[in-house]
Amino acid sequence: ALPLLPHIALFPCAGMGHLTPFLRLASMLSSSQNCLVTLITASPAVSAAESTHISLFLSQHPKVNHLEFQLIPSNPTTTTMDDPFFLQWQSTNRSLHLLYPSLASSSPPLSAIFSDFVVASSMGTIAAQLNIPNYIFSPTSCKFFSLAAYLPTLLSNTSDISSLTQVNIQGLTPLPMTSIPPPFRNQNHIFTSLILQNSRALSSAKGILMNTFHDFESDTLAAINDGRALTNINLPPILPIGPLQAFELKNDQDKYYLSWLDNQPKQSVVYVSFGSRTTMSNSQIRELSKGLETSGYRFLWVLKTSKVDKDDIQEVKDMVGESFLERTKNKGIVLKAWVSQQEILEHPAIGGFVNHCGWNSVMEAAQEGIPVLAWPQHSDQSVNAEIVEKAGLGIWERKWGWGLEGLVSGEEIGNKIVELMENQKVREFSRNVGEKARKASGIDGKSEKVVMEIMESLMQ
Ligand code: BUP
Repeated sequence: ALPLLPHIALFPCAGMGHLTPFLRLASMLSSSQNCLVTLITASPAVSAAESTHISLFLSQHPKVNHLEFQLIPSNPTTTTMDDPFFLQWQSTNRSLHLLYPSLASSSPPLSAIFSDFVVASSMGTIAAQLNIPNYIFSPTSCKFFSLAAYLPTLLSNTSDISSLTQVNIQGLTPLPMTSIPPPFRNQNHIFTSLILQNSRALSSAKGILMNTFHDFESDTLAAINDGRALTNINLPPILPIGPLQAFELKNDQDKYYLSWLDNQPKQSVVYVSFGSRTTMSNSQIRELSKGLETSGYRFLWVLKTSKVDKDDIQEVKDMVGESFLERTKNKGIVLKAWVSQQEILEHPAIGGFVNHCGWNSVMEAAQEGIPVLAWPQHSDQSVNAEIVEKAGLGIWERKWGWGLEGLVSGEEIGNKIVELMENQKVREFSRNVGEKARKASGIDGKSEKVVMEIMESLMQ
């Protein structure tokens, strides 16, 4: 008999940085790998961007099944101070057992689950009940994943990690304490406890999928897969499948910023974005505007003033000032909207990217070979910034610290932007990274081979 096509359930958790790579994976699996895909989403979504992208994706990928499940309303004792995305991860873990009956009755039966790292433990339990493999997708760098996997050991060996100057994970280059997310100093912090809970469940997964590629993180990938790092954790294989490719998503947005880019000289524009979950203080936004202006470069700046897009009500002019907008009207655009970052980074007018180093943005910059000025704000971003710098994809001013610590002056920002745009070595290295990234993700590239091997194993 012919082997059945694999049927894979994909389960992203909250946040566009989690949803985006899963949708890319779903698109790839259902089109080029010819397998059946069920996309599981938790409802209600946190942000408007997530709801919109899920419905647009499904309407344009009719072959993909959708399984939406209702979350148990979250714990009323949580405070509004907690990050809404972390709260959603927590309530997803609490609600996940409700999914079992739908997954058990899937037709055709599921061959595997690909689930987000932040639900690894609860999804692992369900996969075991269904007797199918659970692959974990980790939407960050391999280096940060290593830190997460090591966190239970680190926190049980060291009562107060603040006393450390660096974190040494056997077999890997040390991580300076300044790159460790500050919440990791507190075991009760919601982010830390979610990482701890899920890290402990990694060994029961069949494999760890990552949106990275061999040449970008070769040391870390090799150290883990050759059994030189994290040896006491008994990790399944790390499977680099990146950079995941964007798919075309048609919407009716007026992409006037792309037409504007069409009229700018090659490599003349700085693209500024800090991802979907970062807000800066008003004073830092003002300094950034000064930096952009004094750099003299053209710019396209995507501005955000709240963590969740639905709450973002401030107007651009109130944030950067009308006189700034007037003075720079021929030089740049500031907008508060969801943009098509992929199309921006692909545009020949873009010459540099001022970015927080969210991992998806890093992979997208790598894919296009665009130099990055790394300005990490929180979570995995300082670890990612170091990888960007080491891989030759850009520059990182360590003394700027995390986004919310202190204020970086407009003058410093302006100087760094000039360096980003004028450093020919960085431009050449970045172009090189782009070539390697495209080779990894192209037909017959290393990343595609990894995906094909997984599919073959599921068809046996
Ligand atoms: Br904002 C924005 N358009 O306007 P990251 C983001 N993106 O296409 P984050 C847009 O969202 P985490 C916009 O290209 C990337 O694929 C962007 O993910 C896209 O950062 C994704 O870069 C954002 O990983 O998520 O949002 O901070 O905290 O999970 O890293």
